[in-house]
Amino acid sequence: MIDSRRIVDDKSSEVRLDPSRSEEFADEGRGERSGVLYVTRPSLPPIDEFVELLRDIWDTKWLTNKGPYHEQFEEALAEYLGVKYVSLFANGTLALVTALQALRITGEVITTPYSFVATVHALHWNGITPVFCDIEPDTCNIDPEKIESLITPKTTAILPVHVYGTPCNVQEIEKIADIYGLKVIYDACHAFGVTIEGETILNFGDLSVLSFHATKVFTTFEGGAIVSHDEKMKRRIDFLKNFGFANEVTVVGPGINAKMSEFQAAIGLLQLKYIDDAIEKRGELAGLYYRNLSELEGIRMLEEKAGVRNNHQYFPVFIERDVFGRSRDDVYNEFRKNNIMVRRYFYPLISQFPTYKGLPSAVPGNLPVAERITKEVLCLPLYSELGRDDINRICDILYRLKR
Ligand code: T4K
Repeated sequence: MIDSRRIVDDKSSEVRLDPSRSEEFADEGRGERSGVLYVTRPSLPPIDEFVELLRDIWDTKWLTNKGPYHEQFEEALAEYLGVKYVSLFANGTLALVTALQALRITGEVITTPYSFVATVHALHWNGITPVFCDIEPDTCNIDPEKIESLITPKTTAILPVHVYGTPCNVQEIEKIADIYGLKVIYDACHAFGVTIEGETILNFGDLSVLSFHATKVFTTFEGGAIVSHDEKMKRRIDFLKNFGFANEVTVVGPGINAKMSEFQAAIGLLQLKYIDDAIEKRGELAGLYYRNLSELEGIRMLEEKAGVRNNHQYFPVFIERDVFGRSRDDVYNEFRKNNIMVRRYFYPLISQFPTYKGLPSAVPGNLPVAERITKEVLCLPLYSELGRDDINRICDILYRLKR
């Protein structure tokens, strides 16, 4: 049997572990059973149900390019999310790159340094200059009060991220965008199923982008989508993700190959059956963290906002060194010693990576809130199959570490 956790070294043809992943795979993939806890684990449907769909794909031999599962999933997903149009993608990064193309964004785009690096790479791949804006301490999202001073004649759009699924201040962002005639593309890769007062967060802005990566609340292994609000835009996005083909002989623009396969669409269709349960279970476990940690001084948690249906994509805590008596990295190392693979999402800031470091808006001191939060954050394990006893153990470790 092929061990997919090993890679082939081209030069020696030897099979070896990717050293950057060896710690993760140290338990040889046995996961929870061997006592290792990960920051997240995918929720998967019963395998038999997927095998049934696989047989169907084998029979029809229709593997990609708008196959029957793709069409069914696209429709079912739009209905589930409560949006007008969904365009399915191979992953969230290609969806972001394409969203910027679809809106013909150029020049400068105001965005956040506190996200997964793909947010800003999508700008770079489009030849757009990112302009980093500081974040709000309570949501970790772009701070609307700091956007206006960054607008120049070259600014064409704002690219905010609903970090950890917490909604951005969409009303304020919309006001600024309207005044200055800017487009808004939300990176909603963490925000599957998030609603405010019953309305999906995905209906704000010109476009929203989702990720269905293995680490996401809703996964199709790899996958993503763009949510759009009018038919013409949906058509343009669909051309762009398929090389620009409008029909067999007409290429309407410089498209890319970013299509979702039938395998991804089939699992997505199945996942829709189970997603509400998975989110509910995550919510219960998040509630246990809140109850356990509410008295622990120096550990800040995100506040649950009234009227918001959270999807509990991640469970970040912020370690206030002066009060807790330990640095975040100290706590990170202690957890790792205990086989608890906590993660520092998001550290370092995107503005600190070599590609972006030289930008004027990346200068240290320019993003004080983000620079503080990135040194405090630690994402604790959260996924639907995590045990309540695991959470109690994680919280006990935190209590033990407090000085
Ligand atoms: N925008 C935002 C705001 C994003 O967060 C992301 C992706 C994107 C855009 C781009 O979307 P995609 O193009 O990825 O669709 C992960 C993911 O690769 C990435 O999708 C995600 N954000 C980011 C926040 O996290 P890593 O390198 O931290 O993941 P990895 O492989 O270390 O996995 C973390 C843990 O998850 C593992 O310790 C165990 C568990 N895991 C992971 C995988 C891949 C599993 O149990 N099974 C798996 O198959 O980047």
